[in-house]
Amino acid sequence: MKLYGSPFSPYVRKARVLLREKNIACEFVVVDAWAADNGIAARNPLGKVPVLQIGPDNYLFESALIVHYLDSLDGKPLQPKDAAGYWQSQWWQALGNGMIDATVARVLETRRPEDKQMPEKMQREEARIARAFSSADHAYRDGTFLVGSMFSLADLVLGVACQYIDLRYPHDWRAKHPRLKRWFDRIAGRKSFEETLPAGFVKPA
Ligand SMILES: N[C@@H](CCC(=O)N[C@@H](CS)C(=O)NCC(=O)O)C(=O)O
Repeated sequence: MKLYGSPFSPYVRKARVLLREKNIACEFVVVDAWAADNGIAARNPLGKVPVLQIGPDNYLFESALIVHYLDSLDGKPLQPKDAAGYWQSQWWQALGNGMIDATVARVLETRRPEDKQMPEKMQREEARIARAFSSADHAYRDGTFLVGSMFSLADLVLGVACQYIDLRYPHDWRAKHPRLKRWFDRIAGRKSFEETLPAGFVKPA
């Protein structure tokens, strides 16, 4: 198996953390997601990373699908077994994925020429992220993990989202949400997170 992507992409990182969690061997092929000649469009018509090669001419794209696929490989899915827990985990994943999308949208806006940037677009994404943090804080029940008593895709996706926010939209969400900070510190301390940190990233205290 080969995973194509950038070490900075949060979509790619979800797959990388999951591969480490499950000790699944997979070659990581680093590509610049924005380079025109990166060869990704031949593997994913949408031209985005991550792309997971699962056969000689067989590629999966869309991070949620790749995560779903990888999670199914070892017969030990990182999903709560009971229906209520399963759907709670899906809720957390939807929240985390939305936070990632909002942060990426904000970052892309900041990279446009200054005279073309739309402050209202950035504020809209920032408000989305702030609401998501509040909602997470409200839903979190103070456990070691977000759902039940095991590390699940809920922790993985929200953890990657929070760390991507620290990387690309650093602001003090911890001061407003100290309980979430305590949960996040445990998740970010896992080997799978530590070993997939983008180079040069310094974790905030
Ligand atoms: N919904 C996609 C989003 C993937 C995505 O936007 N990847 C970015 C890198 S962070 C990319 O490849 N962008 C290149 C482009 O839009 O041309 C997923 O979850 O995989």
